[in-house]
Amino acid sequence: MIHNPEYECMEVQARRKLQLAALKNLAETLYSRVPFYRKRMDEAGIKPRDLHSINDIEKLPFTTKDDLRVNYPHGLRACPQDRIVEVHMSSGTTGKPVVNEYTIKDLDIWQQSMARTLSGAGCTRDDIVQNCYGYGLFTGGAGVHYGALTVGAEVLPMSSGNTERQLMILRDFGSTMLTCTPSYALYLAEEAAEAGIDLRALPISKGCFGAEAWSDNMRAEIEDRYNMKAYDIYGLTEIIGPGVAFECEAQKGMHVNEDFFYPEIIDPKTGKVLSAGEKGELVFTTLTREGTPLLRYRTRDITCIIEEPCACGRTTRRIHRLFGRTDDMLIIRGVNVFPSQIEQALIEIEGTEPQYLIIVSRGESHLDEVELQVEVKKDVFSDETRGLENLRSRIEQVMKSKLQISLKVKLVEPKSIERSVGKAKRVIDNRKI
Ligand code: DLL
Repeated sequence: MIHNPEYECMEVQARRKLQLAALKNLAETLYSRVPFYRKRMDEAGIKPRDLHSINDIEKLPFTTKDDLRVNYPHGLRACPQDRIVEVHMSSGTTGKPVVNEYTIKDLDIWQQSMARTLSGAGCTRDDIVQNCYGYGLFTGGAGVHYGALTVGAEVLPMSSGNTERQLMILRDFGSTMLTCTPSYALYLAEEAAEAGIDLRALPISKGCFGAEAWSDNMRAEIEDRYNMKAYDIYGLTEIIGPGVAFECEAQKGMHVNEDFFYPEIIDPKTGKVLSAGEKGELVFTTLTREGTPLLRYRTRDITCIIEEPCACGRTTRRIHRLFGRTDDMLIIRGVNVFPSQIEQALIEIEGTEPQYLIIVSRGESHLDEVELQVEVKKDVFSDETRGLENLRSRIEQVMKSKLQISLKVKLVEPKSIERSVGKAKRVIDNRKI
C-alpha cells in the first residue's frame, strides 16, 4: 500500500529539484536565525546563495551529537518559541539528552512519514494497531500513534511494559498489527508461550519493528512465533523519530522519506561522501523542518544507499538494514566487533535463544577478555552436562571463526538475561580505558 504515490513514486529528477529548493530555503533560514549554523557556514566559507545543485550539499558543514549537547536545550531552535507545539528527547544514557522541538508543520511531516511507514507494511483503516513503543519523551509511541491516525487505523496506545495486559488486549481486541522493539516482540512471544496463548492462532498478521539493531534471523523468529510479516522501520529522535525510512513489501532495504530527510553516506574518518553501495556513516539533512532542523547530521549508524529501482514502484532511495553503529563497535584486542555479528552467528546455532549479553573486561594480563552469556532453549538446558559442554565449545568455535577473536561462552538458563521493554542492552564494557 503506497500512502502518497505523488511523492513516493515521483520521477527522480523532479524530486531532486524539490530537494534543492528546500535545501536553499533551509540554509537561508539557518544562516539568518541560528548563530551556531551561521558561524559554521562562515568557517566553511559557504553562503546559502552558493548552493546551485543538490550535490552542493557536500559543501555544507556537518552537525554532530556533541553539537546538539553543547546547544542544549534550545540553541538550535530555528523559529520563535511560540511556534513550538511538542518536544521529544532521546533517553541520553550519557550526558545531556538530545532535544527535538516540533512546530505544527513538523508534526505534519512526522504524520505523513509515519503514515507512509505503516502503509508500507500493509496497514489500512481496517487495522487495529497495538502500539507498545514507549509513550512520553521517547519518539516511538507518539510517532506510530500519529501515523496510525493519519492512515485511519484504530490505535491501542499501550506503551511498553505490563506484559500480561499486553497479551490480554492482543487476544481480546484482536489486534492485527504490533509495533514495538524487536526484542520486546520476542519477549512478549515468550510470555505468551508460558501463559499457553497460541499467538499463531490470533488475528495479528504484521508488525513494524525498529529502534534497535536486529538480524534477519531474529525477524524469522518473530515471524514464526506470531505467524506474521515483520517489517523493519528506522528513525532517530534528532531527525523526527521513527518514520525516516521503512521497508515496503519487497523488503529489500528501507525507503527513505527523502523529500523530507536527505540522506548521504560518508567515510566516518575523512567525511568524504561515498557512492551508492558503499558502506559508511549515514548522514541526514532535514530539508523541510522548522523547529530544530539539522544540516548534515552524522547519525553514527552504518549502512549503504541502494539506488536500484524497487519492485514496489516507489522511487525513493533505500538504505540497507543497519550494519551497526560507529560508536557501539567494540574493539577487542584490536579487532573490530559489532554486537550484531555476534547475534547473527548465534541465531544460526541450534539450541540457543537470541538472548545474549557481551561482557568485556580487561584481565590481569591487561588483555581484553570477553564473556558471552547465551541463553539456551529449555529442553537443551535440562539436557545432560555433556550436551551442554558440547554446545558451549561449539559456540566458542563458531565465534572464533566468524569474529577472529576468542571469547569465553557461558550458557545460562532460559529467561535469565534481563528483558527490556524498550531497547535491549547487549553489552557491558567494564574496561577502564
Ligand atoms: O529509536 C526512533 C525509533 C522509534 C525508530 C521506533 C524506530 C521505531 P532514538 O532513541 O533516538 O530513536 O534512537 C535512534 O536507534 O540512530 C539507530 O542506532 C537505532 N535504530 C533505530 N531504528 C533502527 C533499526 C528511535 N530499524 C537510534 N535498526 C538510531 C537498527 C535502529 N537500529
